[in-house]
Amino acid sequence: MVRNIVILTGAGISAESGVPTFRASDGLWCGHRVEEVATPEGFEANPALVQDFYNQRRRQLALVEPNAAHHALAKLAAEWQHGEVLVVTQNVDDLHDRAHALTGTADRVLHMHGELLKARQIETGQVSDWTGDMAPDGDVRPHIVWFGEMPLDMERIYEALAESHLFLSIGTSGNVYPAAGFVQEARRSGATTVELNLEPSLGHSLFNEKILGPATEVVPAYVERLLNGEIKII
Ligand code: BJW
Repeated sequence: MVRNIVILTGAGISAESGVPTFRASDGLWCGHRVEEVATPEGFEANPALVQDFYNQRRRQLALVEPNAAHHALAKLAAEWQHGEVLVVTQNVDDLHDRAHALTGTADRVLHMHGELLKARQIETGQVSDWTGDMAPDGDVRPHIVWFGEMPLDMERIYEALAESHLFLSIGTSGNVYPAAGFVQEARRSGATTVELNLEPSLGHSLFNEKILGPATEVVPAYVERLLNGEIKII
């Protein structure tokens, strides 16, 4: 019997690696207003500020490592025998990629909001790997999906949701669409829906089960139960 799993992750899965989440109580985005740094209009108005913001976050990636939650999902992708596993991350860090590379399952990760380690040619849209800083007056921008822009790989994601039997949402607040609507898509396909989060998300009532706790504890424990056959997926 085929049992496909789709996993949506957000900033909470990387928090214990030392990557800050977005929606802090001061309402600021690492000290900035969201309109300044995460919209095409903000980039047009002040490219130096936006490039500096992403340059700093790109540099920070060299200082952090995948944690037990990233590794647990990479293990699940490698060892799940009953169907497909797809990790759809809203995160622009490369922590899933590094963990999945170790289990040979890097193709099981989609970055719907882009990647810090990629650049996009402003004129042509061509995407390439990028590890250094970007200049404020250059011809590339961060390969990041800002507000008002279309998230990436949407066709593949909705197809996977339509064929999913288990949908896990890990460490995301449910503030940002279309990702916040995936749980409803999964429910429409008859999937069981489970939230793993430090605090309940905005859409918590749409989940069949809620498991509260830090990702590095609750995710490895849940993955072990899945791989041991302790969780029955209808
Ligand atoms: C822990 C933990 C621990 C902490 N362990 N957990 C309705 C439908 C469609 C679109 C819209 C709509 N309504 C409005 C829109 C437009 C807009 C939108 O959603 N606006 C809202 C603010 C209302 N959306 C868009 O513009 C998107 N594009 C779009 O919609 O195109 C058209 C379209 C329509 C229909 C279908 C398809 C397309 C684009 C959105 C792009 C978002 N980009 C950002 C910024 C990227 C740049 C950057 O990184 O700087 O992506 S926004 C920001 O939020 C970032 C994140 O990926 C995203 C989600 O945040 P996340 O991950 O949830 O983080 P936090 O901080 O909010 O939450 C942290 C969570 O972790 C919390 O729950 C904690 O409890 C938990 N946690 N520690 C476990 N240790």
